[in-house]
Amino acid sequence: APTIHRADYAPLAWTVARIDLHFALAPQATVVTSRLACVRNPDAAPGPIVLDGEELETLALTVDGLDPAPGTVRRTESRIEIDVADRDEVALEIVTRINPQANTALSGLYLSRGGYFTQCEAEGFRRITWFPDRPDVMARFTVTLEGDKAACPVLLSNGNLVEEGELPDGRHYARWEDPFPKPCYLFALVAADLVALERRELTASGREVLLQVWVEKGNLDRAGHAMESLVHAMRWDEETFGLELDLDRFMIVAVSDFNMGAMENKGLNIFNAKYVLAKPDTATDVDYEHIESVVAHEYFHNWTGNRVTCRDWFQLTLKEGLTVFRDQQFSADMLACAAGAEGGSSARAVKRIDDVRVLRSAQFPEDAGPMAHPIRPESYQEINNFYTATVYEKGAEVIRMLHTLLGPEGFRNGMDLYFSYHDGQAVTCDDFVNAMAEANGRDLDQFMRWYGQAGTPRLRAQGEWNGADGSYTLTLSQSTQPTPGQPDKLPLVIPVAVGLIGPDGADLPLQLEGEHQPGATTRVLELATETRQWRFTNLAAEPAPSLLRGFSAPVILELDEDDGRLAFRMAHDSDACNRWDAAQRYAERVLLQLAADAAAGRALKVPAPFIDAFGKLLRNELLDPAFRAQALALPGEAYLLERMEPADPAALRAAQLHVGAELGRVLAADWLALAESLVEPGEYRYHPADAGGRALVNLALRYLCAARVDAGVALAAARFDSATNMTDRFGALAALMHGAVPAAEAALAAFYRRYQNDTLVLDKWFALQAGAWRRDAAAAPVLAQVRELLADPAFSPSNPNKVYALLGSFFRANPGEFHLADGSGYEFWAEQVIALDAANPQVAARMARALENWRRFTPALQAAIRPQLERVLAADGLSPDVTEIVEKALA
Ligand code: B3K
Ligand code: ZN
Repeated sequence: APTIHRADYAPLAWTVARIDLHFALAPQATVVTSRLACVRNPDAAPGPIVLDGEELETLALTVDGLDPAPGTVRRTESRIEIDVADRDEVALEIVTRINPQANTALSGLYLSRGGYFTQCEAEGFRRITWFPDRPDVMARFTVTLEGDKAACPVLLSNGNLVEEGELPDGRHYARWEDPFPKPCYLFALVAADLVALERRELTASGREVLLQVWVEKGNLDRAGHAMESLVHAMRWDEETFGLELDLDRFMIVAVSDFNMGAMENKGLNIFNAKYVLAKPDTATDVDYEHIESVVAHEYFHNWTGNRVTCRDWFQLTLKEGLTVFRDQQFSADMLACAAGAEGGSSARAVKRIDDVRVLRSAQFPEDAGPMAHPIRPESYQEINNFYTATVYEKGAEVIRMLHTLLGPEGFRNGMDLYFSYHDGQAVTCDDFVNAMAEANGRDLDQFMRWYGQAGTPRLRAQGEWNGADGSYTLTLSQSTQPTPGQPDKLPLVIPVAVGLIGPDGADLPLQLEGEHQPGATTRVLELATETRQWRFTNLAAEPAPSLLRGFSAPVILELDEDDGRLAFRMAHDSDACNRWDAAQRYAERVLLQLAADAAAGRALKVPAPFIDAFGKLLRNELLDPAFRAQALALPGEAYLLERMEPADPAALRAAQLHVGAELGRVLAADWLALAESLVEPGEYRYHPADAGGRALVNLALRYLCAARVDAGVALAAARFDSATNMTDRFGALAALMHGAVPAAEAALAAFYRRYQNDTLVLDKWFALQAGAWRRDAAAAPVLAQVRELLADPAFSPSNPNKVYALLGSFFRANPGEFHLADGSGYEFWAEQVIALDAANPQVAARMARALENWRRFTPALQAAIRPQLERVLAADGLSPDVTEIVEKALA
């Protein structure tokens, strides 16, 4: 596939002002009639009307009602060009026929359980009809849907319902009008047999709006949490940013087959059912949390994405980074609010820690591998490959740094200015940062480098204590390793939140050289050059630095701290995020040391001081349970492999098994006391305070089962049997499985029997087995189980959730089992990627990415991986999606 470059952007000669769509829906032959009002773009060089298309059967095309004059239309498989001289406005009418049933890629119009659904971002609209399919073409849409009334009693599209009625032959129709111009990637339709949970709310300005959550019949009792989340999101955006819902009606629709999480189509958000449906018996606390944040994310896009959209797909982080930041802030506020005045800051930190975990385990590896790209990429082959952790999560970190540098009010002023300039436009990341700069009278030119430079910066810190004058000199330096296509890196603007901890564990007031009195105990230093020094004065004793508090920048902090210092900060750092990080660093050190020992065939021994420091956190009842659950969870495997040189998943797994079991064994009494003391509140409710307790108990069970402590195993089995909600039931099952104890098998079978008709819950059942750890070298590898599960009647390769649950959990979340020394995991990977690609390239490309960082592994593993990468690349008819991933991996 050709490479598209950001530098090549040029506006189109013709855009579209209005589009009137008519759908005659039929499963295998839907006829789409599109009437376009094309207008010449005065800002562009003259040229033909250009339309995109993919897999379309074209039945008719007229220009101003006539067959086009000979020689004025050029058509290929994917492009139509129409010459029109002497006019500034042209009416096109195009009729295409498409086959939703054959659409296994789930991009464009497709069928899911008998209903019609669409997914158009990024380039799915061209699979519906010919159209200039790019986000800088913003048109006003009217849509008429016509379909079988029995099969599709509900007909939805964007905006307002303006007409509906009956038609002959058991058919009916509905007509929708969207008052706001939008790019075609925000178009959506739904025609299906659904029911809605409804609610009427008043907006801040007093307008009544109708909110609907559409689900399959029988799922209405699972729609309430999504509705609550939507109302909370509306209120939050009104209060925080003064942004109100602009439509009379806002709909969320759940669909079972969906490539990603959800989609922010104007007024008609379409969601993976996984991010809508929840009731206590089927959804865990974590599911509830995800639903709240995804509902909010899509809702927030209405302003950051829809009202102001992207000029081109290189600007994707303009809407995604900003919207992720907004949903992170929203979730933190919701948690803090639920926790009340006392627990607010800890609750916020717990959310921040979650976000940092995702960044480190998904984005850092991406930024260090062959797919490394700036949050605003310079080029791509397949845009769907660039909905990445970098564009989303690192993008959100970049927005967060602006928020830190400008302060909440400065940031809000910048947002206001951004909307006042660009409402209704398709713009660039520069436009956003310029608004921030102008509103705050601040030069952000150097800050813009974050948009263009790939790779995770390393922040090196060195402190020097001068006992003679009571001063502490902190030297910060930055550097970024080369990434593909970017050999040289420039210094970035890095906000570093700093605290100094005194010997008694309390924060010291900070006074920089030249200041007359000490100030706050945390302050933000700005490192904008390669290296810089700060001198803190007026200190009575040598402090321990606590750097990058709240994870104030997406960098890797390098600071030499001995074990004693890490244990000290685990016990005292007032910044919860850094306190957690101290525990992570200590655990990382121990795990990587043991992994090296395992690789070298040495005996494994967990240092007693580590267990000690860990035990102190565990017993500290002053700490919020949700925080303790975070601090006591070991760093993730993906993150650790990234830190290991060379990456040796088998050795790391041996270390993880050993450390987990030792922490369980030595601290067994504490874990048991904890699990028994956190009594279950009465009836289940999703509330952060309860959720923290449940998470901590489930973690305790996990350690106890890892150590096969009899009383712990019995407790897990009992909790599994008596659970009244999915969080407890699944937590207990996961613990039993994690320990591979005899009771696990029966529990797993009971779980299956109970939920065999609940497809979303079965995803958990698949994921748990594919992600299992083997404790007994003589046991069959997990690969054998995964192969068997592919044949389970509940599995379906055409359902993305099933693929992610079974194959994604194995390839991406279980490196210790996937990277088998005999290479059989890789053979399986190649076979599955090739098979998936034939039906759904986006899903296949996600699975393909599991091996992109293959050069980091041991030489023996590399030698086994390479032929499988080559095998995939040589497959017949490989999609551009997978081709790009594998080519870049092999480059
Ligand atoms: N904007 C969509 C993602 C579309 C992905 C296309 N491959 C969901 C979101 O970020 O809100
Ligand atoms: Zn988004």
